[in-house]
Amino acid sequence: MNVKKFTAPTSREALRKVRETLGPDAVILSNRAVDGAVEILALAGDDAAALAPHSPDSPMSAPAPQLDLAPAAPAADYAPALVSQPAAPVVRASARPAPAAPRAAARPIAAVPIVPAPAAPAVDMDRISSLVAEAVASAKATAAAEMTSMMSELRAMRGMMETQLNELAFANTQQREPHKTVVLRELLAAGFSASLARYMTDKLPSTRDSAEALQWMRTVLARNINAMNNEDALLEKGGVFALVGPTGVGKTTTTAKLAARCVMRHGPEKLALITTDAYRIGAHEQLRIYGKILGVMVHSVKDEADLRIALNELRNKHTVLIDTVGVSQRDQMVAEQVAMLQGVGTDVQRILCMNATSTQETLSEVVRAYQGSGLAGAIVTKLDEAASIGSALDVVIRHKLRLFYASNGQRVPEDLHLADPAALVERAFGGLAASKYGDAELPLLMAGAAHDPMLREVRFG
Ligand SMILES: Nc1nc2c(ncn2[C@@H]2O[C@H](COP(=O)(O)OP(=O)(O)O)[C@@H](O)[C@H]2O)c(=O)[nH]1
Ligand SMILES: [Mg+2]
Repeated sequence: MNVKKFTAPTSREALRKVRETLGPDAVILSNRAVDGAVEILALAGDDAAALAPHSPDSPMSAPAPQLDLAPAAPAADYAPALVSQPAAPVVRASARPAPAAPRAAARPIAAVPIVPAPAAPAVDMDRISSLVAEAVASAKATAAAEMTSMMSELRAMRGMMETQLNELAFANTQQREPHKTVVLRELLAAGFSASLARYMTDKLPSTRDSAEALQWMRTVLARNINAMNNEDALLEKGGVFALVGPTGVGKTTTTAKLAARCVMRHGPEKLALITTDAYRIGAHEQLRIYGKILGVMVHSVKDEADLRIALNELRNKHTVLIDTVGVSQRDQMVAEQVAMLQGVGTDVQRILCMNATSTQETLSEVVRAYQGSGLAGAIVTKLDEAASIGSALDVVIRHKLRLFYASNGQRVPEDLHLADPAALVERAFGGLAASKYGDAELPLLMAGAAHDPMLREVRFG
């Protein structure tokens, strides 16, 4: 490598000398004024090529992007010389770090761009991009949080507006269609849900006569209670039935009542009783006493294997009634019990005992918990204790449960009756003070009544 120095009174002159000596490929390393003259340090093109990396596809072999950064001196004077071999030599020279020194020494004219950029700016770029990325990320997070809070505010506002509009709409209905109000008030007072009440009044035929509207309401309700209208379906056909439900709903009592009916029809030898309540002290004693009175054997099982054996032994019986241990619908054991009854190999038909004094929400929960692969039907118990039975009927209608019997007292076997939809509806509305809700409260009650997809199958025709 051979760096040569050229001195001349003007830059043009100095450059001419460079070209004459080193040829058109010469690379200018520095150009400065020294004692009134111009001094140029230059390198032969071949020497410069030897210094540069030779990868043809290196990004460094691209044309130099900014040749004309010369700050002070009239750039036009030097530019032609510098680009005597337009890009490549300049770029190749830029791969060489050493000549950086002269740059600081004097007025850097066009030589600036051919000096390699020091490492520092690259680091700065990294920092800048990381700072930018940080800023963007934090801006995004802030925007997302703001959006979430805005959305929840919007939702709250929409809810409020819907409630208000529902109230207004309902208040309007009250004035324009008073017969709808009468029906609503009756349904709500009887313990039916606001959603069922709303669904029914929406479908109310065009009549302005309140008595007619009420009659329609009762007919529709009765029609939608899926009751067993002939006991033969159960007692004649026989099979294996398990009474399930939460503690204290009346499973054992109802089992005894059903057992009595079976014995009355077929005699004691056609029936067998099983209790799964083998753990609680004295729990199966109650059923054993009923069994003794009726002359029926009572078998006690503690698990699925036991039940399987018992059912196998009793397969010749016309009817087998299983009294199960009461489990809260909120207990994980419900699922286990349902699985046990479904898994014994024999077709065990589950009958759900529903306490009529429970709320509609509780009863819905009970149905969902005990449903499993499907309930054979239900028995509503404690009708005698319930102030209103609309909630129980609501659940029966909503879940399309097959209603077998209704129990209205503790006496065995008298207080068990075939479910009669018309009688149940009559009982639901009988003797009620329909003024339980005043005109001013109805819009409020109805405002929150959502459309319930479960009610879609209520039949009106
Ligand atoms: N008033 C009334 N009490 C009932 C009825 N059915 C059951 N019971 C009573 O409710 C209590 C619990 O009944 P039981 O059969 O032991 O419930 P289990 O825990 O589900 O087996 C007992 O005192 C029964 O006499 C009913 O229809 N009406
Ligand atoms: Mg019991």
